[in-house]
Amino acid sequence: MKLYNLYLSNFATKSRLVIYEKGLNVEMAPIPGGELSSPEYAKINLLGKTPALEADGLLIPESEVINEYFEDKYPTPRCCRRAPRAAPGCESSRDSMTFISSRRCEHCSAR
Ligand SMILES: N[C@@H](CCC(=O)N[C@@H](CS)C(=O)NCC(=O)O)C(=O)O
Repeated sequence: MKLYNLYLSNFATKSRLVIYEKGLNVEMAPIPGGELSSPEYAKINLLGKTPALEADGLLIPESEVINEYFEDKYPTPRCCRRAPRAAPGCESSRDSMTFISSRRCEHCSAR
């Protein structure tokens, strides 16, 4: 599996948190072409945003969708927000994701 990401991206960080929490073997890949708007990266994520995950022959955009994919495929330890009351052990990861997703980064165009 490969995560196309920028280290300062808060959305990519949401997916990296889940990757580290679950101990997944995911290669951290730079953005092909060096820019989110590059033609090379458009072949991976037409939205031109980071992160994007390459796994099982799929190209998956959107941090939440990527995290759901991880949650479905690697359910332990649980890191999602689907049933927070049923997953008390996930509170620190969930809180981190909520905290991080409430912040902005220099790469975000939606301000
Ligand atoms: N909804 C997307 C948002 C991703 C996003 O906006 N990422 C920022 C970096 S933090 C980005 O790629 N911005 C570039 C742009 O909007 O052109 C997700 O959750 O993955």
